[in-house]
Order: sequence, then C-alpha cells, then structure tokens
Amino acid sequence: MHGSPATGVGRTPARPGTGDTLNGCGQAARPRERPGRAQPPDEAFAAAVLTGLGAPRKSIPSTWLYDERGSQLFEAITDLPEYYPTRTEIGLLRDHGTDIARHAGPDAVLIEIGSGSSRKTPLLLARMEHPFAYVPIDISRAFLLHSVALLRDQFPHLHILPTVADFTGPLQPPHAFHCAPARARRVVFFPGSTIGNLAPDEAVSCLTRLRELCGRRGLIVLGVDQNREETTLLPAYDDADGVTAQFDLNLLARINRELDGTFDLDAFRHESRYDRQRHRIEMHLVSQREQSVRVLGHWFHFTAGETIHTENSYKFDRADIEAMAARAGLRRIDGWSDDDDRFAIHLLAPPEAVN
Ligand code: AVJ
Repeated sequence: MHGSPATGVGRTPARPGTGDTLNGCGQAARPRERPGRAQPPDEAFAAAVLTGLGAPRKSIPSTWLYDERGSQLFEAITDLPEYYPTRTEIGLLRDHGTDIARHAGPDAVLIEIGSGSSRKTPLLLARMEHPFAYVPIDISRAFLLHSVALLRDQFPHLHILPTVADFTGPLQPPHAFHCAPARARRVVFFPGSTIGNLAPDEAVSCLTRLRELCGRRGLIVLGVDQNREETTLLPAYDDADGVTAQFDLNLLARINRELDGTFDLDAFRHESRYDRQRHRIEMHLVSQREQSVRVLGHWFHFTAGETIHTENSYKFDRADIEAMAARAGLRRIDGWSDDDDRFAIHLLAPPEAVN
C-alpha cells in the first residue's frame, strides 16, 4: 500500500473509518483508562512500527507522530520563528477571509480536517454569514474538547460537532448536513499544508473523498506550502531550539511507552533533508552508532548512520494543485499567496458548483 516510505498522514484513528461524534451526551469515544494497568498496544500502531522497522529502508508513517505529546510539540513548532507556514497562512486568512466567506455563502456547514487547536477557524467563522455548524475532525480527543470550549463562547449560536476520526479513511457525513438549511454550502477547511504529508497519488484520493464529502455544491479551502527554497525550508524543519527534533524523537519515546521498546533516545539524531526532484522535506531519525533495538519482542538492527524515515512534507505549487484538483474531479476557482510566494490558500470546487 505504501509505495514510498513514510507516506502516512498527519493524524490517526482512534477508530478507523467510523468517526465518533462527541456531541449530545458527551460520551467518551475511548474506553476509560484503568490506573495501574498497562493499556493493550494499539494494533495498528504496532503493525505500522513492526512493518516499517522490518523493511530494508526503515520508515514509519508520520501519522504516528501525533499522540497527545506529539500534538503538543507540533503546536509549539507552529510558534517557532523558523516555522513560517502557520503565521503565513494566518496572515492570508486575515487578508482574504472575507473573500472565502463570500464563496461560502450563508448558513454554511464548515468542516475542518485535522483541526488541532482550531486556532485558524475563527478567522473564517467570524466573517461568514450566520454559519450553521462547525465540524472539527481530529485524531486527538483532548485537542478537540479544548478547542470546542473556546469556540462555544465566541460563537454561541453555532452548532459544534467535534468528531474523532482519521481523515485518511472514509469520512461519514456529519448529521449537521441533514439538518442544515437547503441553501447551505458544505465547506471543507483543510489548512496547514497537512495534505503535503501525503504522496501525490494519496493526496489525489484524499481530495476525491473530500469532494464526495462536501457534495455537488461543496467548497474546499486548501492551505498548502509551496516554498521550494532550501535556505528557509531546512531550518523550518530543524529549528535552533530543537523543538522539531523533540517532536521527531517523541516517536521513539512513544514506541518505548506503548510497544515495550528499548530505543535509546540519545543514540538517534533528528535530521531534515530536502529532495529537490520530488519537492519534499523528509524527516529522518539517524542512528548514531551500530545498535540493536527490541520492540514487542522483535529485534531490529541499525548500522551507524542508518535512518528511520518519519515524515514527508511535499511542497505543491499552483500547477501541482491544479493538476491534482483535476484528477480529483475538482476545479481551482480562486486562491491567494503571500508576498514571498511561500504559502497559498486555494479554493477548489466541483466543476458543476455554482460559485
Ligand atoms: C502539520 C503536517 C503540515 O509538514 O509542515 C512540522 C508537520 N513536521 N514540522 C508539516 C511538521 C515537522 C507539518 N504538518
């Protein structure tokens, strides 16, 4: 399935496919943790790690970087001076949020993919004409509850339907779709260049699923990093304070915690690389010496300098996006980029949608 290494995406499944909506009675999506008892290992995580470490070129899909600690570290990355994407995208939303809201129209249902802290969402919601509902979709339940609490105060009339799900799997249409006024447009907000964690073919199937989710009158608001300058890219993925290194190394800590691993975190070093042909940043964990590591009873050998490939972050320019949109049955109808041409927001819609 994974043709190239580390093609997994941002956020992962509590329960693949379904999507546990936490509205109404606020039922817990996961079984309660019992104190003093080790949780059984997450089967999907175990399989991904054992397969990835057993391959001739070791890799683990980037999905697994985002446990609760990983999600927190990623939030810290977004505030780093070197990490330009977040603040650049926020600038674009400030400058063009009104245009986006005009495309969305009245009573829209806003669905956000990989919503995280929902920091960017108010920039759209505040400008939309009485938005009907907001459906944040994320893998981290803790993050969802937190962001919902903040938005409830700010938008008291909005239906908020937080959903724990993995957007790389099938997405169920939220109930809000069926209760929304007939003229309501379904707007998918997919910011942060998270689509860049998918290889181009997977990005196309992801966009296809999002088109199906939002329907014939749908609208997709897609944020992408289009920067291809190594001088700014490499530091963005290897900051001076070492936060990105901590984020990457947390994967090994997570394996130790959840899969009975024996990784020595001091024996691996974070490295970011830029592949000029494929226009992608790669994150690697580089073994600092020859060593063997045990995970769930299986031994894995590392030569000195051997790496685990932990993430790809593709940089798509406008032509890439137009080509991918066409393959996904979508059309680019509008878009903006910043003055340095690093980051862009594209509006995509099915060809038949009235804009
Ligand atoms: C949130 C997945 C888009 O690829 O820029 C940041 C993740 N990894 N620093 C990105 C990330 C290392 C980020 N995405």
